[in-house]
Amino acid sequence: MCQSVKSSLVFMSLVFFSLVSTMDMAKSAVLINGSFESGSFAPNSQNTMTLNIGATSMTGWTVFNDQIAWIGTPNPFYGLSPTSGSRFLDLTDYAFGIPYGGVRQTVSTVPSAIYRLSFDVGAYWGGTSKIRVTAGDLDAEATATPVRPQVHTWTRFSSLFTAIESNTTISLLGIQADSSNGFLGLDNVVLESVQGSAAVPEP
Ligand SMILES: [Ca+2]
Repeated sequence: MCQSVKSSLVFMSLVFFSLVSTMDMAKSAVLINGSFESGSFAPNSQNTMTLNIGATSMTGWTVFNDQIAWIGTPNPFYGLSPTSGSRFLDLTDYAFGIPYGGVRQTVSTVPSAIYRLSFDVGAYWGGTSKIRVTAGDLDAEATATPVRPQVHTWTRFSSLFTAIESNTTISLLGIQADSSNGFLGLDNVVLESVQGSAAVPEP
């Protein structure tokens, strides 16, 4: 094999591997602080912090639509506890009835790549909680309904979505709280890459 062919092959290999590693990195959308553990938590006497619309106290997340409660452990709320770590959200804050709050975070994605988004929705004794989730081509309702005699229930939601743009906003908005206690829990948001964009065309 002549030197120039060998050099070309080496060069093409380098290009190929660098492309592959770039694609892998881009594909791995990174959602941070999905368990709401980090940030500037400044709780009241109930180990709870109210976050207003636009608040960015929780690392990576922005609050929208209405106030929410960021709750620590322990707390005085009848056994409410997180599914991951020591903190979780109540998208009703301290108020009963609509509107409810939401949180959103924008992550880098590869258009046409497929991702899996999962999180826990919390409900208390009084009925079904609902969170509207949007991300890429996903627009769905995630629900939790307590099964008596259990009073505090977390239900895992998981769905695939396809990214449309190079940035995707993961949006989780409370749309229904359980009827008697005004609780609408959220914790443990996880985003995973499932597969890359369309197959690399044959040369
Ligand atoms: Ca948590």
